[in-house]
Amino acid sequence: MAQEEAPSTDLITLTRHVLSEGFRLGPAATGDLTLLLNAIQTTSKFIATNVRRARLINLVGLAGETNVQGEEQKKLDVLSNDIMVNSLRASGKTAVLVSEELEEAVIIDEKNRGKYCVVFDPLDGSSNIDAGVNIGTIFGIYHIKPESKGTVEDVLRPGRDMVAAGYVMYGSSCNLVLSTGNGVNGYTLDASLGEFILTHPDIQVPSRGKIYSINEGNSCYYHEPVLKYLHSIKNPPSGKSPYSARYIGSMVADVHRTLLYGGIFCYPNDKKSKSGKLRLLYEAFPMAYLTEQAGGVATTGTERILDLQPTNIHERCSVFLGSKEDVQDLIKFYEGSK
Ligand code: AFP
Repeated sequence: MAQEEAPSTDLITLTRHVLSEGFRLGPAATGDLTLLLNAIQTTSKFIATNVRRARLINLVGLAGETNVQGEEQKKLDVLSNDIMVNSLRASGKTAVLVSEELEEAVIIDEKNRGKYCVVFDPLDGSSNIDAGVNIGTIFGIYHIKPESKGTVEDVLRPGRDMVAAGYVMYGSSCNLVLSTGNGVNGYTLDASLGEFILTHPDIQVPSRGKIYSINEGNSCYYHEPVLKYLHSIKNPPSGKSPYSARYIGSMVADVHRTLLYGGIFCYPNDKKSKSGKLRLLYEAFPMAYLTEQAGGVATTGTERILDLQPTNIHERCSVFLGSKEDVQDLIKFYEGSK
């Protein structure tokens, strides 16, 4: 009879893991990023608790406002934004905050000012909230520029300048996936301990997948390369199987599956949405950073996402990311259309 594996008595918590990465940086590591990540952990637990109890404590439905994108804000959007802004400010480690829910960047007062800037979407996928489908928080972290006291210029920089990025997925479990520029690790919240435990060390996107993820309801607006690519994966040469479609409509959930199972996630620009839908700073950059750190590729179709230079904190961009070979196949259709 197979022996049952004994429960681990040596849990690697997120803080322990990040601290051990800090130790590898030697004297260069001041502990500030660890403390900032601690604040993000706390906000994630707080938001996760509210997401789980939303139906019970009357947190579903609209808050009655629209955000800067002209989208209706849900009560949980507003609450999650407030939780993050308060906690990041109080951490004393931030200088500039950019949230999907706030028109202007938040410049932190001198008393609480630190060296990092955090760009975030506090609750992404909010159209899924009321149905109890997976939603998430996405964040990216920059170090302020040398000599800067913290201005919006510190975040109007290419995504390759980020020092860390991650997301938290509120689903059947609460998962935090993080990169500090040294690979990607996934942690699962153990609610009884109140700790994120390392459960997915060194996530690597498979080099090829079998799944494509796109809102195909928009296909009448798609540009030629996207249509041709989709046709190619749905009508493969004989003997090969077509790709399966999976689309949740929460970027965090669709990207999480893509990182673990491989395949391609797409939200292209099209004839109707000339710049696409997803926001560059707090959706595309962090997810592109994680994808590249996990060995995948993230592109607009014609350019590496992490090389884009933002000019506006809420700008949008076209996104294709996932398995290296799948995304390279897509890029060939763009190259062929030149
Ligand atoms: P919502 O927050 O409005 O639900 O948008 C979610 C999102 O920004 C991203 O998480 C999804 O990948 C994408 O938009 C879904 O957009 P469509 O509903 O147009 O497919």
